[in-house]
Amino acid sequence: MKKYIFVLGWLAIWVLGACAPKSPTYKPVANIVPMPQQMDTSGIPFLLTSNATIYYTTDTLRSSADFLQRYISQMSGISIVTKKGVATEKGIVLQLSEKEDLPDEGYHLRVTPKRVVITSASPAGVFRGIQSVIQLLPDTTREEIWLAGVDITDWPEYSWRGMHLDVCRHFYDTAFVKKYIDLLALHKMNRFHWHLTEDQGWRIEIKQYPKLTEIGACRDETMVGKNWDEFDGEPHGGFYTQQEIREIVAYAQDRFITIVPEIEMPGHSSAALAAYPQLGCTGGPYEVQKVWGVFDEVYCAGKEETFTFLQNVLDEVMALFPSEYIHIGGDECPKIRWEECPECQRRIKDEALGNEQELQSWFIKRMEKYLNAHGRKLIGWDEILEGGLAPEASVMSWRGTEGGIKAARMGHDVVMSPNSHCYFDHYQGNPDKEPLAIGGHTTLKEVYQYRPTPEELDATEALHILGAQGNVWTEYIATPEHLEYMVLPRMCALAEVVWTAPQEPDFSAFYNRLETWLPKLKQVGYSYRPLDSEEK
Ligand code: TNX
Repeated sequence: MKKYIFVLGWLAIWVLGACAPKSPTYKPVANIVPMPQQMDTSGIPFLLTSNATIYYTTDTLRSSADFLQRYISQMSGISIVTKKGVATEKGIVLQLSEKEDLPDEGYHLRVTPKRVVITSASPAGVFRGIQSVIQLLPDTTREEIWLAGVDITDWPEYSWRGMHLDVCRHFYDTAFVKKYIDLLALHKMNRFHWHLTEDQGWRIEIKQYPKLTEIGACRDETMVGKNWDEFDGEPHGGFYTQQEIREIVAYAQDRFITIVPEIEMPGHSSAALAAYPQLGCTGGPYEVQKVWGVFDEVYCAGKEETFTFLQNVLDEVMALFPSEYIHIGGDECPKIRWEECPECQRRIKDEALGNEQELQSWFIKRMEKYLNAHGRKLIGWDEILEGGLAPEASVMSWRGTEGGIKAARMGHDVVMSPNSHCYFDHYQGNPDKEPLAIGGHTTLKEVYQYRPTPEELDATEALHILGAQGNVWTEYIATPEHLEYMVLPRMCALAEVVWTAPQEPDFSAFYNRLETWLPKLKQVGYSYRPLDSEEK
């Protein structure tokens, strides 16, 4: 009997010993960007090895499970399996729960020695939670990974957390556009504003108007640096087929990112006019522009043909992009041609308009009616306020914040994108030491300190501020590496501004978190401007 008890005792010690949590071989840190709303880091870490499984409870979470699996393998070299169903073994659990009452895209993430559990009321929320798990991974490959023992309750402050990309001044191929969308996803951004048409290139295939891409997608050469009379002699072109666009839209949908396409009108339209000169006031000829700037040649607002053309283009755009919002540009439209054009002048008379500003407003209102009749909403740059804002339009405020403030006071929705804080084509350090940029000067710290809701607004007006967006105009950005350099790490700061919106922004704490996060971005293939300790 005694011997029996002795053997049992040893057995018990052995079993308990094997089950006792192993201690971490390194101290995992929980440096997440954007910073979660609530986070307790005092828990015990989870050991992730190739024995772990990602469990997802419904089919709607399957692509998210695969997404996480790919990142774990890419970042740490560990391959784990995904499985539909309730967790039976050690693993990561993705689950939906109707009990969750967090704002849209909110989620809970709990890491314990046995499980990593992400719970949300929606698949989008689970996906946002996955980004936090990815940020807990180390920046080098390892055989075992310790995920910090966090308990997170998180949700976004703003519903529009956007990044823009100008693919017209310089074309970026589909592989890069997807990489850019992934970068947004990693930072819990949810809007990709795709600037598809410009003076210097038309980048979207339109079946009814093949010349838009046959002629409008390529310019003969490009000005060199800031010399308006020196050219590189190299043609520059590129466009996306409708098939490619469908693929990219689906790619973004899998990441719970809405693509907002922009089709510029009435200005910034030289490339379209080069293809279809009858749409301009003078009838042309026009050329796809080789220099940067604002051009006098714009769509004729008098001819009916202009509207037939734009509506047909928008029909194809709406068929490709499910986004509720369609961006129609509206910025920087000189009125000189309209002043001299008999058809535009007749339109002003027939519609009892006061001047060319009101003609622009009439133009935008007409396009808004068309979009609304198709169940979509119009958004445009803040110039659409001039001459009277279309009744349902939303405004993207870029020339500072005044346009946004005015629109919000009038009861219109607003996305803030002021060139004082959100222009990532501007210099981010001393221009003498930085690659050539368009101008401006916006440091990482300035972006971090930006607050999208202007203090001037009262609580009701403030509800119209949907969020903010970073704009990346590419006149002086010709390669993916340079583009990433301009965007990172300023986009990380903006992501925190729109997701966390900390009450008292602590730049140095943010900077410290970036020190952990940026090498991880490098591990998955992004380049960035190194942190500058003098800015801390
Ligand atoms: C203004 S922002 C523009 C763009 C330029 C940008 C350069 C806006 C609506 N229009 O066409 O690329 O400045 O920063």
